Formats: sequence, structure tokens, C-alpha cells
Amino acid sequence: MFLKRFSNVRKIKAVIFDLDGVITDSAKYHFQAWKMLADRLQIPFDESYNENLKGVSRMESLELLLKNGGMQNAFTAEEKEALAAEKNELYKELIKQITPADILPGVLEFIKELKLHNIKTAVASVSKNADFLLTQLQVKSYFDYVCDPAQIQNHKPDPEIFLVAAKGLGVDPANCIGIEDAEAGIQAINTAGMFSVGVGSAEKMAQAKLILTGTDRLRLSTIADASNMRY
Ligand code: B16
Ligand code: MG
Repeated sequence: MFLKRFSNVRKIKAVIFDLDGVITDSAKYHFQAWKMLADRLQIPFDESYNENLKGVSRMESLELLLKNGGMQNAFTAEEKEALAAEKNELYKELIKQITPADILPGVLEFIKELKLHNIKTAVASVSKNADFLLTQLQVKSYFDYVCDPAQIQNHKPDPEIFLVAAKGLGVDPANCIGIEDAEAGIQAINTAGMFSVGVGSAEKMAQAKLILTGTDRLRLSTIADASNMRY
């Protein structure tokens, strides 16, 4: 009887990580770069408004920024491309300083725990700078699959990138755990039919199935308990 019940419990077979704000705190550099652009355009922009941009694509982020200053219609499509490129150059300059010491606390220990249990790992970041960041952090070899953001048609909160990661790993979404720091990302994980873990404050992570205050709290046993899954 016990064995039968146990066999019905889903197994955790893969963990899919967001990058910005989960593996490293590059989210703060995105904010700094957008802030520099906003200041130049004299658009109000603070950390609280920046929460809306987290996990959102570059061009959608620009639209949100312009909207905050009532400037959505002040630029042509070409000018908007140039503004987004300006922010990206500022961002690229900032992330040059990132080193392996910038991996968030507990992340490597957690990945090692996953490897011990033969659980696969992937990165689901929509950032076109993800490859550069993973190289700077020297963590590429820890992941079985890294999504190519150029191949993603629909950005978070659409589930596409998490579904692509699951497919790339050859794991059913129902056996996957997704970890995110942004509301759009949590929505994407939930819609993908995966168990969502939010890293950050409860207020920002309202839709996450499990909320952890920081990456230092990532433990397989905690996630298994909260998700009613086994490993
Ligand atoms: P880029 P993630 C996202 O990365 C960031 O959260 C978001 O702030 C950024 O606008 C987006 O990538 C695009 O990044 O301009 O570098 O292509 O959270 O999915 O790892
Ligand atoms: Mg993120």
C-alpha cells in the first residue's frame, strides 16, 4: 500500500534556473543601466518601478520605462532600437566586472546536491547577454542545457522558455522545478506546469508555490516537501 502510494508521487528530474537575480545579481546592473538611460531622458525611474522590468525582454523593458515618463510615442522604432542599444552598452560595461565570486550564496552547493541525485539542470534566461555572464561566472559546465534566447519567440510570462528547457533536457515539465526572482518568470513556470520556487520577498513572489528569502535557502529536501515530490 505504502509502495503504491509512493510510486504515484512525482519525481523531481530537473531544475531550471533563471539567470539574472537567481544565479548572480546581474539584475542590479540591468537596473543601473536603465537608470542611466532614464536620467538622460529625464524619466522618473526607481528600484520599485524596476521590478516591472525584471524577466521582461529588452524592448518590452524600454517600452515600460518610456511609459513611466509618458514618452511611449515620443520616438520612432529606429530611435527606440538605438535607446535599447545604448542601455545594452551601459549594461555590458557594468557586467565586465562580474567574476565567479559573484555567484549568489548557496547556488553552487545546491547544483552539486542536484548532481548527487542525478537531477538535470538548465538555464532559462531571456537575456542576450546570458552566455557572456555564464562565461564570466565560469558555471557553464554545471548545466546540462542552456536555452538560446535568440530562439525564443514569446518572452516571460509566456511559458515558452521553460518548456524549451524541459524539452532540451528531455524531461516532462511535470517533473521540473523552476526557480525565478521575477513575477513574470514565476507566471511562466506556473503556466508551463512546473513547480515554481521564488527567490525574494513574499510580496514580489506572490504567485510562487514556494518562496525562499534567498538562494542560500535552496535545498532539495525543502523543495521536495513543499511540492510533494520525491527525489
Ligand atoms: P538583455 P532573465 C532578463 O534575464 C532580465 O531579467 C531582464 O531584466 C532583461 O531585460 C532581459 O533578461 C533581457 O536581457 O537586455 O541582456 O538581453 O531574468 O531571464 O535571466
Ligand atoms: Mg531574473
